[in-house]
Amino acid sequence: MLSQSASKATPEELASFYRDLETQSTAALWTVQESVLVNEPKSKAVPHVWRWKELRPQAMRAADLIGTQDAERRVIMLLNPGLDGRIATTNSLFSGLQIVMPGESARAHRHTPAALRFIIESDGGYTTVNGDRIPMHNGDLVLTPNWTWHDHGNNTNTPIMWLDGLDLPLAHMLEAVFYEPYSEDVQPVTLPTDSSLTTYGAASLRPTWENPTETHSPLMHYPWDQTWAALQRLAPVADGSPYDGVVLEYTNPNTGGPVMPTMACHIQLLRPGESTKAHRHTSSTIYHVVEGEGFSVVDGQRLDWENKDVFCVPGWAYHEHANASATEPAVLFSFTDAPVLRSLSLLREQPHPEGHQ
Ligand code: GTQ
Ligand code: FE2
Repeated sequence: MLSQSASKATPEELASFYRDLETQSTAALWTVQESVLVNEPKSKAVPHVWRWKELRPQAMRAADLIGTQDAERRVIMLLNPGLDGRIATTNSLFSGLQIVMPGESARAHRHTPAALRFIIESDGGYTTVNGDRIPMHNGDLVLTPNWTWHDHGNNTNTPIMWLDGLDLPLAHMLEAVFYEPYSEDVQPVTLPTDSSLTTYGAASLRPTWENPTETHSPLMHYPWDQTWAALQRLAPVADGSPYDGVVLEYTNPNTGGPVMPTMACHIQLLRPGESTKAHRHTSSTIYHVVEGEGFSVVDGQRLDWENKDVFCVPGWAYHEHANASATEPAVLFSFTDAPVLRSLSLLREQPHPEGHQ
């Protein structure tokens, strides 16, 4: 029979051993065992709400102070108060509010971190992605996947603003960030306007001569009218998810899977008075309130939100949502790193044992 053995050293001998190890860039695993192999994750990121009432004026102020010659991108970053000093909104995801003023362009570049934009105020501003000029309207989702050339422009009479979502903290952690400026400020438009929508935007009808070659969606533009129509059709008749209400995933039409390999996007509608059950998952999520008002309970903390606010749910934090209005729907856009965790067999989900926190 084998058995565990007793330690032989005095405290002094151990202390001197640990000091010697340190000088050789080593250490004893047993001294840090519990902080390495934790029973379960505890995110340093905290639940937080960024209020539109505060964000929008600061974006306008930025537009007054800084030109797009000096700011590669004029973005007010949303920094998680628990992640001191890191450029991150959750552990893995970054979000920010970007503003482009009338007559301005934000010059063309590309990078390995993937990005998405959820349009908050725009009546025809554009993003060009690899030669495809995409007009942006409120509620649209626009993708600029890994290493695609992109520039933004505003040829309208009013400021345009959107929420950026990037996998930047994740790409940084993996030391896989590359960046390249384009040779000109504005890339040439080489395709008919909104080509990806023309080619791939018909629900459930895929052009068979186009062969999927990329890991991301070939569709770069998910217009709000289609998203809203789908929610409206379903809301009166669907049970919906116990954790999210009527929730729809934006999909890659080639695969039915997430829009990009690192980020999935969802739109959800909470019906008047609807509140959900609590669960948690290892993926983290950033939410934008498209319309309505309500609150979420995240890790036991109540986060009240209203129109156009942004809030985050760190990984493995219990969360549940409630629409505070008895007459109006509440609509939330969100993005998450769940595809990363799923592809690495690290995605876990757990319902709250009592249903609510
Ligand atoms: O619009 O290209 O929020 O490159 C951060 C980095 C936006 C962009 C961000 C970017 C962009
Ligand atoms: Fe960019």
